[in-house]
Amino acid sequence: MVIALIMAGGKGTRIKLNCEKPLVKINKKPMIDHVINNLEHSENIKSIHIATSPHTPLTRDYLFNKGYNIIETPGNGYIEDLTFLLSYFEKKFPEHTLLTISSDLPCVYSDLIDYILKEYENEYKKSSKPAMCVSVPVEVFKKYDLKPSIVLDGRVPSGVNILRSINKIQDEEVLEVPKIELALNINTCQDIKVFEKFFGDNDGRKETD
Ligand SMILES: Nc1nc2c(ncn2[C@@H]2O[C@H](COP(=O)(O)OP(=O)(O)OP(=O)(O)O)[C@@H](O)[C@H]2O)c(=O)[nH]1
Ligand SMILES: [Mg+2]
Repeated sequence: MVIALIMAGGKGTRIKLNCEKPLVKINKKPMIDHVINNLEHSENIKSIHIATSPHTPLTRDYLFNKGYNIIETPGNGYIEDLTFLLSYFEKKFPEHTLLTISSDLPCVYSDLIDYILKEYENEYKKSSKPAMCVSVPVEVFKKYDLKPSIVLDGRVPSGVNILRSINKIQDEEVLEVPKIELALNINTCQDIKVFEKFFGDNDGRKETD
């Protein structure tokens, strides 16, 4: 079984709303609730932890009051805080597999999470690489008129990764998945419009292709 870690401590500067990004409502509920719900319905996730920071105090309070596992990180940046978190998990849950997901990926539905974890298991048997980066071909972004943050060899890292609970550089496999659900990272208000267009009435759980 796998531990899920939701990264939810970013500054959220591009969204330009008077609300912490994980709490921005899409389909009538905070974005992070969609992510939690998708993880809760996955067959392979044994526990969910949420990494907040001084940039997201209201998110921390909201989730703490609902009884979720919160880890408060320094808020020094995604990579810096991930290093901090790997040290934490190394001590607390050694020898575990972690699935990290951004709080702004509300459409990565539970079956897709299970598919990714199955692919990881199969790849691990073949290559023994401990980590996996889930990427989306840039064509998917072009098709849906989405703006990728970074493009590496024609692929865009989705914000879903698998790692071992050890704080060291880990050899990684890239898993390419051509799905809008992994491309639709809510960074701007324009991304919310795209979400509403494709997933507006169905709780972010529709399969499009
Ligand atoms: N714990 C933690 N999470 C982070 C940090 N930086 C980003 N995240 C989270 O990682 C995910 C992806 O972040 P981005 O979309 O790249 O950045 P963001 O801060 O949310 O938004 P921008 O300021 O617009 O780039 C989001 O769910 C963030 O909340 C950090 O320093 N600490
Ligand atoms: Mg993002």
